[in-house]
Amino acid sequence: MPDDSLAQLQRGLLDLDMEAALAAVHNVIAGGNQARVKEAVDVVTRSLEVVGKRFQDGEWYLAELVYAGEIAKDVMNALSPLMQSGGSPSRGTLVIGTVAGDLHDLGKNIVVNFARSAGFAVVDLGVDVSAQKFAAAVREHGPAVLGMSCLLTSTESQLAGVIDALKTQGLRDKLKVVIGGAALSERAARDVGADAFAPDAVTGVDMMKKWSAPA
Ligand code: B12
Repeated sequence: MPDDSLAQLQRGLLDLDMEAALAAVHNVIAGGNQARVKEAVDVVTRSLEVVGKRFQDGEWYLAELVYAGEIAKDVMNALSPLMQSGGSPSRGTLVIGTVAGDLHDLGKNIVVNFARSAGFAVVDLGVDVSAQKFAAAVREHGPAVLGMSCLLTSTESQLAGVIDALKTQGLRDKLKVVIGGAALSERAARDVGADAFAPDAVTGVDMMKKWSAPA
């Protein structure tokens, strides 16, 4: 019988059927195939794009957006241990968080998992992280890279605030800063003084690997 777990996962997310989504993801996990785990993450990402579109078009309301987010979170939590089985040597530290005022963390959590698999020690500050908290973590952990996630246009200005705080405390020149999230672009990276914008987790972690490669 063909395995339709990924199609079922997509249906679970788009029909707001938590049980179906979790059953599907457990099938994927039981298969123990790393490539399928990556595909499942892609299905979640693509499904959430559809969710966002439905919300934007007024087809879905906030309650549906929230519930789709909860399903995605439970699915990603289930997949997360399998995304970390890299065991590569340490490449240094990544400090990462979602900026103040923004509670979106699904994308950031994917970056965290990919970076850990790639051998980074990750300090995850969570969501709604103030500029002072970012700067304090940079001072404490001395990371090679600072990653910031931002999905809301209204919180974009927080990015510049963090970079200003780093500059004021003499920390900016000691690390690379990469930003990501639906609200951003390469232009935003230039505007706020980040080193780069990453459109997705794979690109972001590839950049981090290049930055931390021995000269
Ligand atoms: C799920 C979701 C939610 C969930 C979040 C659950 C959670 N725990 O994260 C909930 C329901 C809580 C939510 C709330 C809100 N949301 Co919302 N949400 C979404 C939705 C549908 C999906 C986001 C997501 O998780 N995508 C999947 C992940 C995997 O993708 P991603 O985040 O883009 O991450 C990838 C890349 O961007 C990149 N990346 C991301 N961060 C980083 C960081 C670094 C360092 C790197 C390298 C890479 C990187 O890598 C990731 C993996 O490849 C989007 C629609 C969309 N198309 O984005 C709206 C969306 C972001 N939300 C939106 C809005 C308006 C809201 C609310 C204001 C709604 C309201 N009226 O209350 C609130 C805000 C709450 C707050 N203060 O944050 C708008 C934002 C519009 C804007 N431009 O400002 C969007 C775009 C929907 C829309 N089309 O209108 N939301």
